[in-house]
Amino acid sequence: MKKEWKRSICPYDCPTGCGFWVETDGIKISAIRADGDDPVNHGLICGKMRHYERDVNSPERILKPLKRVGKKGSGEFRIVSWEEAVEEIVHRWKRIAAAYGANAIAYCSYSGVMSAVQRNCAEAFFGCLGGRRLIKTLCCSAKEAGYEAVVGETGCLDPRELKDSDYFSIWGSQISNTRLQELPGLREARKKGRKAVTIQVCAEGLNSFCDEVILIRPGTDGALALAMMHILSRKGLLDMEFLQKYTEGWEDFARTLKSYTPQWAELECGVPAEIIERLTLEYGRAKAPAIILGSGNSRYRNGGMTVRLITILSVVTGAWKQPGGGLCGCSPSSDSYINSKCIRRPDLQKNTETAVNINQLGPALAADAADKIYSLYVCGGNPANSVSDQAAVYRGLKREDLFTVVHERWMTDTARYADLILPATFSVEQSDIYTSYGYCAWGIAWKLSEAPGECKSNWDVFCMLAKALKWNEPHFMQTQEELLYKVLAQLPETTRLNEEQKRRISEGGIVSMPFSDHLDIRTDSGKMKIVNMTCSEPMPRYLKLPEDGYPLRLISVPAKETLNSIFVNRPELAERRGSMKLIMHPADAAARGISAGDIVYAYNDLKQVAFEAFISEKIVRGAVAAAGLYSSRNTLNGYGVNALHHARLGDMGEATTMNDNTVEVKTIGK
Ligand SMILES: Nc1nc2c(c(=O)[nH]1)N[C@H]1C(S)=C(S)[C@@H](COP(=O)(O)OP(=O)(O)OC[C@H]3O[C@@H](n4cnc5c(=O)[nH]c(N)nc54)[C@H](O)[C@@H]3O)O[C@H]1N2
Ligand SMILES: Nc1nc2c(c(=O)[nH]1)N[C@H]1C(S)=C(S)[C@@H](COP(=O)(O)OP(=O)(O)OC[C@H]3O[C@@H](n4cnc5c(=O)[nH]c(N)nc54)[C@H](O)[C@@H]3O)O[C@H]1N2
Ligand SMILES: [Mo]
Repeated sequence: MKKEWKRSICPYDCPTGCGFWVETDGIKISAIRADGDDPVNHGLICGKMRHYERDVNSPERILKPLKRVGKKGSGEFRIVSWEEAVEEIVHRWKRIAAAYGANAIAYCSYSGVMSAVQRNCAEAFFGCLGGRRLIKTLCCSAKEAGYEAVVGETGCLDPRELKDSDYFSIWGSQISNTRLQELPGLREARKKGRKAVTIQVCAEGLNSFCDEVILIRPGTDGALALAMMHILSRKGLLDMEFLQKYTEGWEDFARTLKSYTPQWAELECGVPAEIIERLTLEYGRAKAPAIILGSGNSRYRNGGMTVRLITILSVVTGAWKQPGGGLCGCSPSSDSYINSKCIRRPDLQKNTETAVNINQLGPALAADAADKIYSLYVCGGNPANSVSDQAAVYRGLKREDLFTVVHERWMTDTARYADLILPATFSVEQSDIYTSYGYCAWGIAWKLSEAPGECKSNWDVFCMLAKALKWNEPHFMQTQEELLYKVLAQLPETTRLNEEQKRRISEGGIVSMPFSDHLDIRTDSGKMKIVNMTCSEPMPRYLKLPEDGYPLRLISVPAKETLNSIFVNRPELAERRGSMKLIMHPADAAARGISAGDIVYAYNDLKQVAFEAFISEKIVRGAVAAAGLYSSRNTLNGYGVNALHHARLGDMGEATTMNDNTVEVKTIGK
């Protein structure tokens, strides 16, 4: 059949949502090509997606339903028909619901696919079943909550607005791995003499994109932000007119700033007072400074407060009124261009009583509590690799009385423990809508190839299950295309398309939406809330992290070659990334007799995890960083970094605290 190039969109969890071209004969895709016309990436495509076709056509894909025959986790399965698989699920769920209530059936669906229908449909299905609700806060909910506590649903800077910024502060984001699309603009700005500073715990790989790297102790950014506001106030660099007009609570907060001197902050965050002073003057004298905020510094027990303080810092010099000035990286809602309610269907939710927070899935599965979970359905997630307290996740998955169904494309660590594995599709095998959560853009990716073997989409499986359960809820009688058109028919007022954009949407690909009006403050009072009475801590202040028992603070940093646990199957990417590394400061390594390339154990009261030591000056002393997620077959002792993370929640947004753990490290030599 003739091959053609058609537009598509990256389905993965990155801020961009890149458009690209796909070569297809209608049955199978054969190549990917960057799209110079894409309004967001202008033809840039990351090294991971450049050969997406290798994943879609991989011989490692699961093509048929599989039923466990060996012990849990042994990886021994036999092929079964869809009818047999569905019958077994329905039979087991009916028994569990009769004995313990449908609440004993939990699900885990996260960021495997970012599209409107496939990502959100599990919520409607399990809502209708009355299963345990899932609180999906594994990624950036503290950042969202902290930002919204100050400015509500006000839209932040679209990265394309950064062309007008005259100073860049890249704060807690490993942009060269996770925000590739922002790099050309940054390079251009620096050529014009505009400065870029990055504030990181670990800046490995970041140097060439910034003029200055500031290393900070984990979880202490709030102290830095407060000291900066102390200096801005002392030096008269605040925009009082702006503060009066657009904010509330400023005077009360300003009175607290006196004690947050740079000398005090140096003791907390390790950044020398004179550097804080200079950094603040640069920031305060810029007309349109932009803070590009990642999620790194929000994944702590004080993460929501840290983001509130950085958001306030972005406001106080009046930067928000300048083109290019303000805060980038905090979209209040990834959903603003479409209305996903008709897919999530909160009105069908039967269980309003109990929920499980995804960050605490491990303890919830492992616990012998009164409200024990007896079945887990996983789709679009890999909790055995991505969720804190990995040992507890495995303990749970090993339970003989837990009926586990995993809808997947590969034999992931989670799938290996399943009782039933159902084969899943890739994005190009169905049509769906994608909304970018970092840019003002959204689009449609139409079906470009046939699902191989017996692979089915998330939605199609839920429809089969609904039918087998004899539900007469009409929602589950719709096709995926019908749902897609329903979303298009219910676009919010603000999502107006011109004729050219309508054409682009009908062909597939991304369309650009107008940038937000950053001074249209979307809070109940119409003003930014410096003090927010609805927060458990209305007055912003520095929340010091508790001491945790071990001397080194452990953080996670993203790997360039993988995206969470996605791409770990691609041989060339896995090879380029190499073994599981722990990045350590030379002084911390020397104090423990550790040399580069040593096999080391990082341990705490949860577990002991083996890494290869990677010694670098680009990490703050007293912290260690684990780069990327690994499947167990590529770990050194069966466990990944999540085995060292406590399943605790942050101060806001019921969020992950994955960067907020401590360890000791010892070497066992080469
Ligand atoms: N290649 C690649 N791209 C990805 C991903 C991936 O795994 N690989 N993941 C995707 C996903 S799901 C997400 S959510 C985004 C995440 O993207 P961003 O939200 O932009 O965050 P990261 O780039 O992960 O930021 C991690 C950085 O936080 C810093 N950090 C950690 N703790 C602190 C702290 O207390 N203070 C300061 N100042 N810095 C701190 C670390 O030094 C590290 O550089 O990226 C997406 N893109
Ligand atoms: N230690 C540590 N832990 C982390 C992170 C970290 O940096 N360090 N990052 C955190 C972040 S930011 C995030 S967002 C989470 C991600 O957490 P998860 O979403 O649980 O992790 P992923 O690795 O993205 O796994 C997604 C799985 O979905 C599958 N999948 C993809 N598309 C489909 C589909 O259409 N249908 C079905 N049924 N399956 C599909 C993929 O094959 C993959 O196995 O992890 C978090 N965990
Ligand atoms: Mo994420």
